[in-house]
Amino acid sequence: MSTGEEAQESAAGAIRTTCPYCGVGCGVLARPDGAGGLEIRGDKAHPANAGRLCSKGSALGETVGLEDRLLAPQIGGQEASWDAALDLVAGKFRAAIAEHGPDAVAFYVSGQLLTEDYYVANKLMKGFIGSGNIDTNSRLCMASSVAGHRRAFGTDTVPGLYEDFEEAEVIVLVGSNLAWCHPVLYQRIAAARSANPDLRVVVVDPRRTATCDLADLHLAIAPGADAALFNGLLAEIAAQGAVNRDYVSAHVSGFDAALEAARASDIALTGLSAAELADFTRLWISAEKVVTVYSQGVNQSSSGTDKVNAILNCHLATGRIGRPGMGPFSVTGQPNAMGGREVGGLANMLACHLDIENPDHRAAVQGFWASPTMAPGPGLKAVDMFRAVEAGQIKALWIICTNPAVSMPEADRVRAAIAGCDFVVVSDLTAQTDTAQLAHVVLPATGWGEKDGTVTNSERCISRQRAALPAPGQARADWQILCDVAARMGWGDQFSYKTPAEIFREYAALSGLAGILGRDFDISDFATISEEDYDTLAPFVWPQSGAKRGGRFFAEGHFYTSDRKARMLAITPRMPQSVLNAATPFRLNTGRVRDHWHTMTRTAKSPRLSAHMGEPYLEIHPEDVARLGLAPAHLAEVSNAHGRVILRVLESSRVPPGTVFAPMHWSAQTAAAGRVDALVTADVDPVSGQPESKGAAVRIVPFEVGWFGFAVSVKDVYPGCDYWAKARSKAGWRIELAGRETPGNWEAFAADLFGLPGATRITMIDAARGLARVALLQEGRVAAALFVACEPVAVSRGHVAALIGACDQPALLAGRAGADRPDPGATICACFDVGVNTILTAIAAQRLTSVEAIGEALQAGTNCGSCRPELAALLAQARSGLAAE
Ligand SMILES: Nc1nc2c(c(=O)[nH]1)N[C@H]1C(S)=C(S)[C@@H](COP(=O)(O)OP(=O)(O)OC[C@H]3O[C@@H](n4cnc5c(=O)[nH]c(N)nc54)[C@H](O)[C@@H]3O)O[C@H]1N2
Ligand SMILES: Nc1nc2c(c(=O)[nH]1)N[C@H]1C(S)=C(S)[C@@H](COP(=O)(O)OP(=O)(O)OC[C@H]3O[C@@H](n4cnc5c(=O)[nH]c(N)nc54)[C@H](O)[C@@H]3O)O[C@H]1N2
Ligand code: SF4
Ligand SMILES: [Mo]
Repeated sequence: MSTGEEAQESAAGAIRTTCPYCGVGCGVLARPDGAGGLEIRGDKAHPANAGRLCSKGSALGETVGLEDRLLAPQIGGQEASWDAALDLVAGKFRAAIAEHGPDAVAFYVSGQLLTEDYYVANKLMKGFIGSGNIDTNSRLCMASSVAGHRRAFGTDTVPGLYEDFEEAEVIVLVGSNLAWCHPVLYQRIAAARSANPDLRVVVVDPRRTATCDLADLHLAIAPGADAALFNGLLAEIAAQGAVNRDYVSAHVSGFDAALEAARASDIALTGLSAAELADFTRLWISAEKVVTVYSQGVNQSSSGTDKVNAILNCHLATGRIGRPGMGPFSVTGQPNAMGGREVGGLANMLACHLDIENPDHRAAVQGFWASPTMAPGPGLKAVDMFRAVEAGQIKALWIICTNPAVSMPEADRVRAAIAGCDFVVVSDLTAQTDTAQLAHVVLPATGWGEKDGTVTNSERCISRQRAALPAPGQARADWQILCDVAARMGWGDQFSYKTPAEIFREYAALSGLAGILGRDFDISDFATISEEDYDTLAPFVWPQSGAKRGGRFFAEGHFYTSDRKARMLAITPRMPQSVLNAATPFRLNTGRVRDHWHTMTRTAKSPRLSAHMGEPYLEIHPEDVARLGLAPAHLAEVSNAHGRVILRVLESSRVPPGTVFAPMHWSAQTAAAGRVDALVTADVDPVSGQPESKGAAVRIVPFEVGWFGFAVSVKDVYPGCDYWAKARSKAGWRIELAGRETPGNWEAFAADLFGLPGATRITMIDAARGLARVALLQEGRVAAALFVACEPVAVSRGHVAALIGACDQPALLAGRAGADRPDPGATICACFDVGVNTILTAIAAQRLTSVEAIGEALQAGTNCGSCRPELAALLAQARSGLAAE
């Protein structure tokens, strides 16, 4: 974009900032609408997205409302002053340390914190409290990549850049559902393929995901077998003479042992056919420009670090690293997952890629911080940290910007551990999270759109997040809250920052010291950045120092090991730690859906985003559905020794028999029993400490109910029945319900559920068929409605939800739109609210044959593009329907 255009955009009142969701790190233009909201557009000037946004980014404006926000500190659930809350927090931490030593306290933080927040938290714990007990949800996310990088490169550094996607000849996506989880990168690859039809895409995933829409080859690998696959590839690389001898002899050690282990490993573990394996190795070996992208299917495994190194081995053996269009590419999940790794948020890191185990590094950082004490070594990693909480060893715990009662493995156990801890502080945007509800003190933090700082995305690009809205109520920035507590613990001078820029300067200066100590993370160019320049800081790729600016790493070797050589590792594949047996015969795979973010504290506020997937579900193969006596749209109980959940059955051949998939997003706030982490076993990788979030062993039985219900309501409801899940709709809420015992009186049930005394009631009961419909009207308008049946309720959700607030009771009670108003069906395109039926009808009637044609006809897929893989799937479905006719 020209400077003129840029100026025009700022003149139009938009604040240039960065999306707070995934690690793509898209630039966003946020313009206050004057009514407390924000209008959102993609920032054409940002290198990550060049103006594109996905459905979640586009809907950011719907998530900044204050309805559920915490606006003042709470002590014991009661509003309190900042002074009282901060005094209490500092006092409890001081007392615990005085009595039991520094390791009796802990911080559990998040890759969604800004770098400046993270820097202060890390400095306070490691340099002033003097314990390593600060860990982050990145332990559940990136830890295996961090450990794999450090083992191979001697540093946790992603060598490549996003533009490698555009330059590549082959892109291999391993354990990555890019279409839903990094949608703008997916769109970049889709665009690259349109420009270069020779670009080949391979997806390695036990599930046939939306990402497979782009794949020339989908390898439905056996869960956990990735190291066996890449070992097999390494053996083939050697067999076919594709080893880059010059690179290996100059820059790599460990080649022979790695190859020997690769040759000894059993390719049959992958469950793939000889033909599939041959296709894969041919594609990978024949093209030099290969990018291997990997994500949670690799990291979240009890052998995650080995999987990472098995992938890195192949790139090192071929010297395909650090040059345009090639390299291993671990994509980060959270907006600042990478920044947290740089700043030392993990219990086993220091700051600026310095090593906590290294006494020289510790001494240098201590000197720089002028700190009284220093963590003597690594602290507790997340799973161990909550075990120590359970054991009563952690007396005071501060949880910042994460929701472990939902997202940690063995979540029921973690929830109980937090509930039993002597003193728990939670800093969050809302007190309505499963974790905050267990805290003694809840502190109101400013959130995206209100706070200022920097984040680093997957390609090491550091961008500003900027405030576009004022802090609501008494909310304060996370770094500010940390400094307030530090001051009350006696370290006011070292935590006297007035602005995030001041923290950033200190951080940049420390990175200069790290540079001198031989580390790669060096942004010392910014050590004296002015407030003004920080305000206008444009995105840049690190390093930025006298020694090196931006670009890729390792094309010419120069690794950060003692001999400057990369290490290839001898990998012996290990399969998931939880073994399947007669009691728990299914492998539970978990992950994400397109339009929700983690525990949904923000995306659930958006009706648009809530329309795509309205409730927690279990994706399960038709053979298993039949074998277990389940039925589509009925309920399944999934359980093991750790817990139990109830999920809607989504019959699908996208998952292989024996393996099921459930999304991680639902919490006790949004569903009766949808917390899938209650089932995830805390089997951790021995090197990284990352848990195997994709590999629990579970049993599945039908959850038999006497009745099913669907309800809509203008106001929030708190159902008490055996099964419920609720989602935002445009004018209120939509709720799925079910129960074992059938209530005797549906009118009384509705009155209980909806409240609304004085509302006019219209009831239709067909006792013989077990049907009931109750509508509640206020001033002639529909305020709530309940539909009950013995089978899953067959009303049109979208249609009924749209009638909230309307005066159209006949249409409401019919539950379906009339012939004059066809039912659009479940939402596919969230941006333009286009439903599946509308799309299928248009495909048939207008003979549409491409995603572009659907876009021209219905607008679907023309804004953020997140639904384009699903549109392609509908086209394929329509085609196969036609073929069958
Ligand atoms: N919509 C949305 N996007 C997000 C997020 C979100 O909450 N919602 N969260 C962000 C965050 S923090 C993260 S970490 C990323 C995660 O991004 P991804 O890693 O792409 O997402 P997941 O759905 O967790 O898992 C990816 C895939 O791993 C597959 N898998 C499971 N087991 C194996 C295995 O053994 N081998 C292989 N090869 N594959 C396997 C699963 O079937 C799944 O499709 O997404 C980010 N983006
Ligand atoms: N089964 C299963 N479990 C998983 C995963 C999986 O794939 N499967 N994935 C794992 C991964 S990769 C991740 S990253 C984790 C994510 O898990 P969590 O980090 O627990 O999930 P979030 O919902 O993002 O929690 C962020 C919390 O911080 C609050 N918040 C948002 N912005 C701010 C802010 O600026 N300041 C403060 N103080 N609070 C804020 C939000 O309201 C929310 O409560 O889940 C992990 N758990
Ligand atoms: S791809 Fe979507 S969620 Fe990720 S940063 Fe971009 S707009 Fe945000
Ligand atoms: Mo993540």
